[in-house]
Amino acid sequence: VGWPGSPDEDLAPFEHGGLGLVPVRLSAGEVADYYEGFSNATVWPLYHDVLAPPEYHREWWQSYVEVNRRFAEAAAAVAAPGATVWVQDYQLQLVPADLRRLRPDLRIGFFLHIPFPPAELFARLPWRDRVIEGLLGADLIGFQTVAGAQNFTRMARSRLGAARNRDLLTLADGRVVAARPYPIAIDTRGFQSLAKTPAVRERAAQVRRDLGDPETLFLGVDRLDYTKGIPQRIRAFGELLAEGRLDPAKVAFVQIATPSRERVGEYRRLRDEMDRLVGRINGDHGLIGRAPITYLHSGFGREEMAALYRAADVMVVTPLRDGMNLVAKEYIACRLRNQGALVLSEFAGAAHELRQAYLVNPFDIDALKDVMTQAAGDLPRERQRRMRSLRRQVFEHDIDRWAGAFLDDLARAPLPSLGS
Ligand code: ADQ
Repeated sequence: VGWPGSPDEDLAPFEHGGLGLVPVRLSAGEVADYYEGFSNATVWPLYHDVLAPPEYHREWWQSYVEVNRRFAEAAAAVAAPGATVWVQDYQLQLVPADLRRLRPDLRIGFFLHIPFPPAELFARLPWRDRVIEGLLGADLIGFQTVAGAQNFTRMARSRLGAARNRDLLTLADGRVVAARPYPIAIDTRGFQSLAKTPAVRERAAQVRRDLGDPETLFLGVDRLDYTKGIPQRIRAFGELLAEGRLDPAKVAFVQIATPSRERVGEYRRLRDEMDRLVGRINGDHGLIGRAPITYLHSGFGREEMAALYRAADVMVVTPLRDGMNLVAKEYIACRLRNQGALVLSEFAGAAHELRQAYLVNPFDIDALKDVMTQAAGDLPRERQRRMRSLRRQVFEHDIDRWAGAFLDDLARAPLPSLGS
């Protein structure tokens, strides 16, 4: 059950790849108020540590309430008796409770892909209690990190008086809801197999040739989003060139930044900032036929992504706040011989699992510069030691294990506490 992605589209349910799809219609006004407004200009910045100022508008909230109810109705209409329904992400936080009212027979899970913020930030939301009540309609609520789950259970207790026993909340009507971390993962083997194909190997070599065979190729791949810390890493790279710590004749930085949510003001501002920053660094340090930064807006297929991951010596992942960050895990999956280095922000959910990455505070540009040069210059033995451990983690914890763990727990709801 989902929105097809363009406004005012009336689509009948259809099958795709053996899966039944049920489109939910959104009007152009709802895309503006519910999606770009409340979801992406209120909840997104509020849940990402207020990196941009969230806007609070009552008409956006009204639209969020209405659209969430529509999704709940659509799910209620197609779910078999006693079915399991798994609701995904911050755009649908009211669906669990709406759905339970309509269909008390269902088993309902919810997974939040972005951080759940600390109380002092969440408490600003004018509709904070309604959101908590909405989520508590689920039997099991999954978060990316332990901190996210704890922020939520504390909030549920202090705002709504739910009785809390570790990761379990007992509501006034006696119903028990579990709130736990399930760090999301990737199809690790799928990415590795792709990276092994001759076509991807050849394409990776071609990318390096096209860039003039640099000694060190740095790579960043993100949605163009102010949470991803893209200007920070590019500024750090520019300063390393200016100070002579990196030689523009020997290094290259490829930054892929796919534009998203372009009708939200903060995203347009970021795009302009990046254009200026990249233009200045390339203007200051470029040579004829050789710009230090290759900055691309295009979206790529999985094969091209795997080729870029294979080609890069240093992957630079520096979000100021991120629920998890899959790009970091995808890069690791594609490093077939334990080569390469991952620079990773402490503020990505992934940092909790990927302890052997080159961890950094991306707000500290000097630290970022040091860690980027360290990752590029460390002995191969040290880089391999780290990569081996990172690969063990992403191969043991893959997407099947993630989905299996969540759905197994949901099938056993109400759950016993996990203990301390
Ligand atoms: P995102 O904020 O979108 O996801 P991320 O986890 O990095 O961030 O996922 C991006 C995905 O898009 C990756 O699979 C990547 O390969 C792909 N991608 C990025 N740029 C691309 C391009 N130019 N072409 C093709 N593919 C591209 C949200 C949360 C994250 C959380 C995920 C999953 O913000 O923190 O990890 O959901 O829960």
